[in-house]
Amino acid sequence: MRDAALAAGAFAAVMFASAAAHAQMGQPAPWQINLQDAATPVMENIHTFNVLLISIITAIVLFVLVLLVIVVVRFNERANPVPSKTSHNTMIEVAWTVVPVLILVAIAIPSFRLLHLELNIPKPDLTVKVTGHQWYWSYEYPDNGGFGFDSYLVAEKDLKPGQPRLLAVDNEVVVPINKNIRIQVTAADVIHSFAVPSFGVKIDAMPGRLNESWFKITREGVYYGQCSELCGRDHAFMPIAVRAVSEADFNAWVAQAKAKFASARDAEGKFADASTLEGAATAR
Ligand SMILES: [Cu+2]
Repeated sequence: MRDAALAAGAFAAVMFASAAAHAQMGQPAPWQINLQDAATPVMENIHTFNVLLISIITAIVLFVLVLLVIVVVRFNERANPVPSKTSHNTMIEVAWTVVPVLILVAIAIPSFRLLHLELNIPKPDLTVKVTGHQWYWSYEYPDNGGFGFDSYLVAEKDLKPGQPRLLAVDNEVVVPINKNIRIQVTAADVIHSFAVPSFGVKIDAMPGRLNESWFKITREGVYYGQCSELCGRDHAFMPIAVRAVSEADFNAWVAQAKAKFASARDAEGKFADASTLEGAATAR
């Protein structure tokens, strides 16, 4: 059992190493088989929990496999022509009840700890309001004067070098690193879901409701996510791009964004800068 657990751990380590070698921060990689790299403490904890679960699952599978092999080899008709008539064994029956309970408790404790970390939002340094639309996201910064903007997919023909296809957007959400960012998520039409894998965040965007989540990004970079609730025709074409920068860069961006996105929404409820709408529409 111990050897099996060690083997499982080694297997998991090899898998992680190979995935990490290919992975580019904040986005999926070809042939990736593991979770995306962690950019927040929550996602680091999800990684740890995932390793624990895979190790336990692998150990159980190997244990059952060993038992099956023993049964097949030792107790087939040729090796064991006169079968035993035993039908009860108190010790084994207690063990196969107690051991699974202990395994479930061992899983439950870190699981609840992780849920607590995800659901208890620390005192926020910055709040960003996220609204899902068919089929784009809009973002507002109530702490910085309440400016906001829409964020549309960049059409394939308009991609700049380094921009990932179907993930890059015209207006990225910019946030500072090492700050507790609270997101308040809602939707204007149907249910969407705001999900960024490397943050460990996935939260439904419901019309008429305000859902909250949080993340604290520890490394600068651009992190991509997608709508994760089937929301209609262009569900696959409303990506999320979050650019994490230093606090100084964030303040500079706010000053410039305030001017750029100054004008209020137009009559259709869209923010002023919907100029790239046409470009996004031709992506399909
Ligand atoms: Cu959606």
